[in-house]
Amino acid sequence: MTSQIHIRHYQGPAGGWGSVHSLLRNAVRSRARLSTIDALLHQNKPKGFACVSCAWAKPAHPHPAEFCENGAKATFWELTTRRATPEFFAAHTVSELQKWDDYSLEAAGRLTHPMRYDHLLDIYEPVSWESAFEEIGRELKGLRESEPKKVVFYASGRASLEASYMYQLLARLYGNNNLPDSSNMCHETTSVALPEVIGQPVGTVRLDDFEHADAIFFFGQNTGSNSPRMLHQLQEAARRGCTIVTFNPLKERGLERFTNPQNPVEMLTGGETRISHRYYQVKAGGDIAAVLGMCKSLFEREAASGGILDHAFIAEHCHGFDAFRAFVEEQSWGVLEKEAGLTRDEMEEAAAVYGRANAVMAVYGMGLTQHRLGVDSVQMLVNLLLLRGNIGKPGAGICPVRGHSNVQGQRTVGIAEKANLVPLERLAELYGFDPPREDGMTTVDVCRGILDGEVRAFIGLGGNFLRAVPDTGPMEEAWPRMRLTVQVATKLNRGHLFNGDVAYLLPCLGRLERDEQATGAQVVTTEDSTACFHASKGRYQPAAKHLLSEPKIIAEIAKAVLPPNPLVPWDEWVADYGKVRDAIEATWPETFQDFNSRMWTPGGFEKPLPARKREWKTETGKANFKIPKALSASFDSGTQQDVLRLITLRSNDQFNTTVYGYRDRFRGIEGTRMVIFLNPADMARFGIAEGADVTVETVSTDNVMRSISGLRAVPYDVPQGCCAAYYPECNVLVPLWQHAEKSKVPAAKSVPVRIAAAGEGKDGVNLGRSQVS
Ligand SMILES: Nc1nc2c(c(=O)[nH]1)N[C@H]1C(S)=C(S)[C@@H](COP(=O)(O)OP(=O)(O)OC[C@H]3O[C@@H](n4cnc5c(=O)[nH]c(N)nc54)[C@H](O)[C@@H]3O)O[C@H]1N2
Ligand SMILES: Nc1nc2c(c(=O)[nH]1)N[C@H]1C(S)=C(S)[C@@H](COP(=O)(O)OP(=O)(O)OC[C@H]3O[C@@H](n4cnc5c(=O)[nH]c(N)nc54)[C@H](O)[C@@H]3O)O[C@H]1N2
Ligand SMILES: [Mo]
Repeated sequence: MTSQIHIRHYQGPAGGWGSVHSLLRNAVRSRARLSTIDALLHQNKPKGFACVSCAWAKPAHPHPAEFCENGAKATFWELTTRRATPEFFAAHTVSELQKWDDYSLEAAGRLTHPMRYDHLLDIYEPVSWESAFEEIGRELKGLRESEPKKVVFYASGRASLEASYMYQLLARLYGNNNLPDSSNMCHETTSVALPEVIGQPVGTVRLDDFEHADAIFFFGQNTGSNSPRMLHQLQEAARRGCTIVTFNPLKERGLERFTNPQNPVEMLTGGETRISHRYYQVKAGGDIAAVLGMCKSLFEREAASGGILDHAFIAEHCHGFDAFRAFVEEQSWGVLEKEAGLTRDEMEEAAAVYGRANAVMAVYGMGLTQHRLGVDSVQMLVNLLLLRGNIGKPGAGICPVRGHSNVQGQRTVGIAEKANLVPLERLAELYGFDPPREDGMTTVDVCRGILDGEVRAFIGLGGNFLRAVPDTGPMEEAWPRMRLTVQVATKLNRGHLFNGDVAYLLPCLGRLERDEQATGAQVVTTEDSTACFHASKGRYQPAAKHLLSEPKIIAEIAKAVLPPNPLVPWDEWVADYGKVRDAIEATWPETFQDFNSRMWTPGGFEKPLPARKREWKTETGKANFKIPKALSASFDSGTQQDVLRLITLRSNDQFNTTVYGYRDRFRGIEGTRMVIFLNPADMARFGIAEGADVTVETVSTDNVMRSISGLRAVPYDVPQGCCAAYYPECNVLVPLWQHAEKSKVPAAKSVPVRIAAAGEGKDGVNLGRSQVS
C-alpha cells in the first residue's frame, strides 16, 4: 500500500505505455509465478484457456497476445506464489482479519486447505475434506427435512458450464430454485428487458459485426477498464470510419483514445486512435430521456423530409409503433433536456449520426442496468434500434457487455431462480424426480431473508456475496445468524469473515490450473458476451495439493446430502467432464448439439440467436416498442437541491470486490480508493475544498442511517448533481430496497446522497473501514 495519495490528471490514452507499466507492476506485486508470461500467450486462444477476467468475445483469429492489461492482472493474481496456509489462519483471528482491507485479504494469496471456523478460538482451522463433506452433508440433510426452501445456492459468474450444471441440479434435487448469481446484481436487467422486446435474453451482436457497423453507440460501459480487449475492435472500427458515440456522465479514457500496446509502431511513435467522435455527459439515470430526445429528433426529421425510418422493417417486424410515436411526440424538449442533462442540440446531433448510419450497434453496461428503471432504459435503447431496423442485419444490434467470464453461460445451463427459464420437465425426465416449480430467491430476496432470519444456510460457489450486496452494515450483522455458511473459493475475501454457526471455507482449483481426474486432464467450457461457447484447458500446476475442482466439491456435497439416485452419476461426471457436457446436451439439445466436438471451434461455437434472424420469440411474435414508465431511470429528488446522485463504480485496479491496487490510472487517482468525484460547481455550492475529507450519507425515508466518512473530495468532470465513488467501499450507502423495479438489480448507479460534513483535508491516506451507524 502506498502512503501518499496523488490525484492528477492522466494525459495518456488507454492502453499504451501506461498499460505496460501497470502490467509489470502487477507482475511484481502479485508475486506471480514465472510461468505467467507463458500463461499470457495461451490466454483466450483456441487451444488455450478462457481468461478469468471479463466475458468479452474471443476471436477465431486472435492477436499473438490476446490479452489486455486487466486480464493479465487477473492471471498474475491467480498464479501468485503467495499462499493463505493454515499457519496464516492460525496467526490471525477472524476478528483481526475483519479489520484488513480488501487488498490485503486478496494479497494473502491462494487458499490451500479446507478450513472450518472455530467460534471459540475465532480462527479458521484446517480439516480433512472427508470431515468437511460429512458435516456439511449432515447439516444440509437436517435442513432439507424441515426447511428445504431456506437454503441458498449462490454462484458468482466464474464457474464453468460443467460445474454450473451440476450445481443447479444439486439445488433442484435438494428442493428449491434458490439459485441467484452475480447476474442478479448485474445484467439481470438485460435478461428481463430483452425477452419482452426482442424475444431473447442476450445480445444479438457477434464479433464480426464490428467490421460492418457504421456507428456504435455506447451507454454506461467503461471499456478501457472493464472489457479492454474490445478496444481492438473499436480501434479497427474507428479507423475504418465507423462513428463512435458515447453517453456517460464521466469522461472515461478508454472511450476517448487508445494506443494498442501490442502494436510496436504505435507504441514507439506515440500514435493513438480517437475512439469516441462525440461524447455526451448524460446525467446519471438520464439515458431514457436522452434516447427519447434522439427518437423525437428522428421523428421530426422524418416528418420534414422522410427517408429516416425503416418503414418496411417496422411494418413487417414491429409491434407498438404508433403508440410509441405518439408518446415520443408528446414529449417536450425542455423536459427531456432537464432529465437527460443534455441540450436539444446535443440530442439532435446524436440523432443525426444515428440517422446517417446504415448499420448501428448499441453497446451498454452497468450504467444502464443498475438503475431503478434499468429495464426501461435497456428497452428504450432497443426502441431506438428498431426505428431503423438495426437488429438482425450485419453490423447492427444490441450488445450488453457481460461481466464475469461465464456469467452468461451460468444462466444458459440452469443457474436461475426463475423456474420458467429452466426446462424442468426435461430435468424431471432425465433424473427421475419432481423438480421444485416455484421461483427461488433473487439476490435482493436472499439479503432480505438473511436480515429477517429466514435464510438458514448459504452455499457460495465463488464470489464475495456479502461484500458485493447493498447495505453492508446490517448484512454483516445479520449474516452470522445463519446456521450454515459454506464458501468455495480460490482466495480469501471479506465475505469469508462472517460465519454461520457451522462455517467452512473450501479451496478450489482455478480455471488456469491443470484439473486431473480419473480419466485424465479435464477441459471446461464457458460462454462469452456474444453467446459463443469455448473450451478452456488449464495448464498450470495447482496452487496446492489439497485443492479440489469445483465439480468434485459439488459432487461430494451432493452425495453427502442427497439419497443415491442411479440416474445422477456424480462420480462418473467428476471422472470425465465430457459426460457432464453430454448431460448438458441432453437437456438443451438444440443449443449444445455435438457439444464435445464443437467446443474446440476457434472463436467458439454459436448459440442460436433468433433475433439475429429477425425471428421474435415474444408474446406478440414481433419486436415490441415499449413506452418507458418515466423519463428518469433514477430516483425523484423533488425539490431537494442538495441531494446528489451517487454512481458507485470500478477503478482500473480491481475486479469487482477484488482490489489489486490503489491506482486508478485513467482517473488520475493513486494511493487510495477513498475518494469522491464531485463537480467543481457542487463543491463550491457546498463549500468543499479540493482534498477535503467528507462524510456522505444516504437520503432515505426508512429511518436507517447510512453514511461513510473519510472520502477525499476530488474535483472531476462529472455533471452537476451527480458524483461518483468506488464500489465496494460505498455499498454501505446503497439501500437494499433501492433496486431495479422489474429485475431487482440493486440501483448502484444512482444512490441519493447528501454531503453531510466536510472537514479539512488530511495528510496521508485514510483507508478506514466504512462505517454504518
Ligand atoms: N478489470 C475489470 N474488468 C471487469 C470488472 C472489474 O471489476 N474489473 N467487472 C466485471 C463485471 S462483473 C462487470 S458487470 C463489468 C462492469 O463493467 P461496466 O459496465 O463498465 O461497469 P462500471 O465500472 O460499474 O461502470 C459503468 C459505467 O457506467 C457509467 N455510468 C454510471 N451511471 C450511468 C448512467 O446513468 N448512464 C450512463 N450512460 N452511464 C452511466 C459510469 O460512469 C461507468 O463508466 O465489467 C467486468 N469486467
Ligand atoms: N455498489 C455496487 N455494488 C455492486 C456493483 C456495482 O457496480 N456497485 N457491481 C455488481 C456486479 S456487476 C457484480 S457481478 C457483483 C460481483 O459479485 P461477486 O461475483 O460475488 O464478487 P467477486 O468480487 O467477483 O468475487 C470475487 C471472489 O471470487 C472468488 N473466486 C475467484 N475465482 C474463483 C474461482 O475460479 N472459483 C471459485 N469458487 N471462486 C473464485 C475469490 O475468492 C474472490 O475473492 O457485485 C455487484 N455489486
Ligand atoms: Mo457484473
